[in-house]
Amino acid sequence: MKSSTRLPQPLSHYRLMSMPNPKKSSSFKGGALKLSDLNRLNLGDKPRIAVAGRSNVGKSTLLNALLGARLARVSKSPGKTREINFFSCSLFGKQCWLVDLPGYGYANVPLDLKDEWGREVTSWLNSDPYLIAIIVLIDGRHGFLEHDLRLINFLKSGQLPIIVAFTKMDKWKSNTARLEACEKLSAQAKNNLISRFTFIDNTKGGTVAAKAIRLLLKELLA
Ligand SMILES: Nc1nc2c(ncn2[C@@H]2O[C@H](COP(=O)(O)OP(=O)(O)O)[C@@H](O)[C@H]2O)c(=O)[nH]1
Ligand SMILES: [Mg+2]
Repeated sequence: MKSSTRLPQPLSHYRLMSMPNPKKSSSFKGGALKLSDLNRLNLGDKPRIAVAGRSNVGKSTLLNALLGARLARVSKSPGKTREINFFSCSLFGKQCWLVDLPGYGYANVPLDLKDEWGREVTSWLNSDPYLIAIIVLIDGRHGFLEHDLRLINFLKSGQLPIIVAFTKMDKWKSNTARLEACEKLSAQAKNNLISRFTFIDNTKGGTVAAKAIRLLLKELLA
């Protein structure tokens, strides 16, 4: 498979970004607290793309950039919601569901990948035939942590394509430090057999980040 490593742009590039205009095709559909709620949501056969990662890694920020609207709640402190939230959006002219999974990895965050709800969520990820990809966000300052590896190892047992996006790449204060981080993170991704990965800076509207993710999704949506 083709490697999708992309080196980050200079910071000045990102400073020019602003939040895109809300897209009429994007909307919030609803949340599921248990898997049986999915029937109530009438998701039909539209392709679904899940977004997962530790709480506070930048899932909602990236979702809003992809949606072109502030529909997912961005928070400074780790969230407490157990819900899987569904957002409707158009990607390459196709209607899709973007799926915001509950954050994991903090003591006060309820999604423990080993508890009942965590097991239900992860088994859904490997069994829903309409899921076309999962985007796993990893904080670029820390690389893969225990919970990330647990999720990725579980996903590798199924067929679902995994896209890894290393977030908060703007936190590196020099280009040299950022490039070194990119090299280390690329090696970690390859060690974990991840071939689709990218580096993102979600700040200033995340337009560039959303573009990088869209490119990785394009072949999966074809
Ligand atoms: N510096 C920086 N901050 C970010 C980035 N992405 C998200 N954030 C901030 O990180 C915090 C958590 O973001 P959020 O999207 O709510 O994370 P979630 O819990 O994974 O949904 C918020 O304060 C965001 O503004 C990024 O790429 N760079
Ligand atoms: Mg969130």
